Amino acid sequence: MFLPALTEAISPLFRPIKYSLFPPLGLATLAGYLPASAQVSIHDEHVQRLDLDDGEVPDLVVVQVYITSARRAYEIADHYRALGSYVVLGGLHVTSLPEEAAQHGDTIFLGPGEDTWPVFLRDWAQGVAKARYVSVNRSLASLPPIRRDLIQRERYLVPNSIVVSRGCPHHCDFCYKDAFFEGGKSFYTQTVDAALAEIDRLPGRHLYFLDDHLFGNRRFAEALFAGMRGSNRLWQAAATVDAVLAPGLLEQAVAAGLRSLFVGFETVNAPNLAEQRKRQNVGRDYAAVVRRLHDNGVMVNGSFVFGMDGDGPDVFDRTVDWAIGAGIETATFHIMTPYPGTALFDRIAAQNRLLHRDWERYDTRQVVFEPRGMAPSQLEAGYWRAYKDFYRWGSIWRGASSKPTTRGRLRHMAYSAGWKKFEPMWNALIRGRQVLRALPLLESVLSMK
Ligand code: B12
Ligand code: SF4
Repeated sequence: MFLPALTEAISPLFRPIKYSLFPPLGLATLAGYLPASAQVSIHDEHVQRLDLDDGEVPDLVVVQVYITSARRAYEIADHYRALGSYVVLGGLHVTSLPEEAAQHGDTIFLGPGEDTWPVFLRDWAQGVAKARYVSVNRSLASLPPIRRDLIQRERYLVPNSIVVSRGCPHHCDFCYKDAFFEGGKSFYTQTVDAALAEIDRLPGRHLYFLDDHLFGNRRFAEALFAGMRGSNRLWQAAATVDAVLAPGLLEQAVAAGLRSLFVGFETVNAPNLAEQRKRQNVGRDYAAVVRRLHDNGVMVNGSFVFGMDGDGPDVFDRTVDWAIGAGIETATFHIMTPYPGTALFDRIAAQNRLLHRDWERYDTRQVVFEPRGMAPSQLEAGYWRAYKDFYRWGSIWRGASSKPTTRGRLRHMAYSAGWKKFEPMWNALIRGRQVLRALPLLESVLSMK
């Protein structure tokens, strides 16, 4: 089973820490369905060099395809097909562009794999596998335990990543979600008992929930947090601004160990929100969102997108200024990127504004469309400047000074600087396969509530 990487992630010179954060959970989930007798291995190119010429010819090769790694994924698929392996492809990009993917695999999968994958395994064992399986029955009810034994834990800073739901209840125009879950439910959860059992299987204290919106189903979230209370866990997750403002829910998450939250603010230009159908953000007081999180001891990773139609060249300074002033600890900036299959892609393509279809460059750091309010070069330069400005020592200090206590200021400095100011240290740890050793450090910063 292969998770191919985009070129940057395998640079011989420098490997950004973000590619050594999380193990390939999707593949480990699919591996759970294989019979106990199967010999299986997972290869994550983000953290290990692939040796395709090692003389092995597997019976079955599984490749997970993201947009930015599609070219590499097809290369691996073609290689094994030529050797005679049966090659299957699935994941987000296959679902967006099945005709493209079908040229490189014996079987392709559209949508999540929990319903189609076990059916395929039976068909394949009987020699009657179909060329295409499309997911329609969405449920996590009979999910087997994830094969975490196939993950090389020491290669990741956050080996305990976990997802207890799929999808999201919202419908933002730029998001992968509606295209991926087309044809069935687009938001569903495990049972609370199954989610708690999966959490129990994870060693240590720290967890990172990769769910798109962990707070998306209030009843589920409340029961989950109640079940986690008293377990001494420390965890991070993602949720929307409206869920943060909802009375009572955040407090329950914090009591269960929440210490840092990824929040999709997306834009400080209000008209952009309507354009992107980001309705859950419309009319919300972003400053109140950050205040509420900080008052509860939760650090904020704010996510922002540049290049929406309402954005002019002033958007970068305004966004960065606001984020620093609000005391946001870490920020993730993106250049708006129309992923194939999304409503945004259809709109931009219909307006003839796509610059090219070179998927490898659809990495949210390069401009792939004609923006309305500035030139592509301005957008790209502004994006890089935003990162530089946000993570300057002076900015980190300014953000930290907004915290009322010395402990709060120290936590802000340690988290923000640790993330972006020590890249050479991360690079050395990754190369020495020692990255997991930094986890206690992350845990101690998170626990400085
Ligand atoms: C964790 C994560 C990362 C991690 C690690 C990825 C990993 N180890 O898998 C890191 C930080 C490295 C990362 C990096 C990037 N990411 Co990312 N990431 C995610 C995130 C938050 C969770 C992925 C996850 O674990 N999901 C849970 C598991 C269970 O689901 P899954 O992996 O999708 O697998 C299921 C199905 O897809 C399917 N399936 C998958 N493969 C196959 C194969 C077969 C044969 C079958 C049957 C089924 C199947 O079955 C699985 C079980 O249901 C997603 C958001 C999301 N909700 O998916 C974004 C997401 C995947 N990332 C995205 C992007 C854009 C990026 C970056 C380009 C961002 C950047 N600017 O750097 C980079 C580059 C990624 C690359 N290598 O090409 C986009 C992808 C868009 C697209 N159309 O491909 C997403 C959707 C975020 C978003 N909302 O836009 N990412
Ligand atoms: S809230 Fe986030 S995950 Fe949900 S549809 Fe919007 S962008 Fe996608």
